Amino acid sequence: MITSRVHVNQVGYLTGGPKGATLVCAEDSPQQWQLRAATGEVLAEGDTVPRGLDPSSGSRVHTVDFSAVRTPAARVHLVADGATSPSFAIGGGLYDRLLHDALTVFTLQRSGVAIGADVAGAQYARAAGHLGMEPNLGDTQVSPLPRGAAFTNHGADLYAGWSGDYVVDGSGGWYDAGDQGKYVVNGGIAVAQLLGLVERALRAGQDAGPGTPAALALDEARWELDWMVRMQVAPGLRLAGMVHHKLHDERWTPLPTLPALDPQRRFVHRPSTAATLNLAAVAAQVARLMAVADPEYAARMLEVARTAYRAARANPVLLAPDTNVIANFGGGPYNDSEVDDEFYWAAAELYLTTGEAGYLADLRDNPYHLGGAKPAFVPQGFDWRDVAAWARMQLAVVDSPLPERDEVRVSLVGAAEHLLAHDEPFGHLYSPPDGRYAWGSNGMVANCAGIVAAASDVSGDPRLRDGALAGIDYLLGRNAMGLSYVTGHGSAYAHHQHSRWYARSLDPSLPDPPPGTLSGGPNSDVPDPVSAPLAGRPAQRCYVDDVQAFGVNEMAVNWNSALAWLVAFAASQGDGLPAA
Ligand code: 9MR
Repeated sequence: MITSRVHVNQVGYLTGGPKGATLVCAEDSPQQWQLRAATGEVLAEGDTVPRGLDPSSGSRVHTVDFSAVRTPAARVHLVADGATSPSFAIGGGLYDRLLHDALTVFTLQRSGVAIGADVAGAQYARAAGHLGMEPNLGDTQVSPLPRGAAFTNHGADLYAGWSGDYVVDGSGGWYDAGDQGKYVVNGGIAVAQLLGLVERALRAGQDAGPGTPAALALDEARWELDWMVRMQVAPGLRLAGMVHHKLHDERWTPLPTLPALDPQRRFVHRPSTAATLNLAAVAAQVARLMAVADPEYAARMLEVARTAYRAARANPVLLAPDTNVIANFGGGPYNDSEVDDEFYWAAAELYLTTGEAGYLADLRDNPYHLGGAKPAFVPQGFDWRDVAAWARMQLAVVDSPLPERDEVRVSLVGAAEHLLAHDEPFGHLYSPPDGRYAWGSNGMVANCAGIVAAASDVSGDPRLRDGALAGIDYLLGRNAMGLSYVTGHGSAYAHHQHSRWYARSLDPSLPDPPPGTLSGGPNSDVPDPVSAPLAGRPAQRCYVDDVQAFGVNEMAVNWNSALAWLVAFAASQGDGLPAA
């Protein structure tokens, strides 16, 4: 496939929003651009801005700014330097379908329940996975990983003698990604973002009734949260109140493997401080959100959160190790050796929900708080491992009597200004200092734009809003690959995200990933055999749309939650024009 040299948001631009595109062009002088209707009629024209060599793409590029065009059009394209862009729309409501699709992806990831044809069509219907029925060997009665099973080949036990002689009902929740593991810390940030989407909708006075995106997000968040609660160690057992870090297969299964056909033994792994604090944070968040609608549930969740937080304080350095050092360990590590940020997040949510002095004191003592030794905001944004930025955002956007709330808000706006100052020629706000894109860079791209979006919510500054909106363009085609990283959205999009059941390229009877699935995206480390030959390429080009390229092209719940939160922000802008 030959992609155009004019990279645009292939879904389109809001009528009153920013409109930027990127032209790959070796010329140093400005080039004429034209916006043309499908008929060829020229709707607008101007000159490009040469930007020279862009290291992230390895190309010489120009930017095109056609924000001044404020006339809706169903199908237009840009022409510059003899090249024509894919077509796109200018209008309102452009993100509504994308939001619905991005959220439906979660329903399709559900474990322990049959997926009916009503969710996303017959090709996505499948049997329930991991409900204690053969050939599955989980997830209703799952044992702790046996002692000795986490031995490295140097004889070290990653779990330091931990095991247990109990069973856990680990059914339900979402499959994390293209694998069928279930990981509390990745579920945690995804739940937080879905609940955050609901909270934002309520703050903005949007309808959150049945059938709305907010209602869908809340259902999905609660589905996962119920599973996270089941991962909490029961009273009376060793490490009671702590939360098992993960539940996954003993060995990796091949592609394709449908959930209901996974024959591997599955185990829960040692509890971790990080997983425990994830549960504390999101259980506290949902308790606040549901306080009026379902006080009994809210009270139960607040108790879960308090118990988890107490347990984490009592076990503050039970760190999840890098289990990838053991070959074919059957699941991802989600290792994290620094949990001050998780403590910050849990204290923040518990404070926002209860207003209690103890949580406030913990929050203020945390090195990630204002004036502390560790920065809450970094150029990479945030992800499942580094959650301080998310915690700070919550402190800024959720109503509370926090005395330093103004300073918190100023810090968020300052972080947004820093992200905007990178001024990447592809309009995205992710700009890692070493220039190397991380595993799941597309999630980072979405979260960086999310920070700016949240800042625009607190400050009302239209420049921040426009920066956040422009930050979405990259994901939908304004990138060096000229590809929309969201299945089903745009004219050229990723089809082959790594998944054990959306593996059509391996088995034609299986479907492609569902519409709304975000690919993890370029990863400078190219850690899988298919992407490995791309080593050394410019960051944006460390990508291939291949089902086996798990290091650059997987799907995962945390990336889709980042997308959903951001797209909800964009959708809430309507056509982007100031209210009449
Ligand atoms: O998203 C995770 C990324 O930050 C890590 O660098 C990487 C390696 O540890 O793992 C990623 O998470 C994967 C997990 O380990 C297993 N399920 C699929 C996840 C997405 O690729």
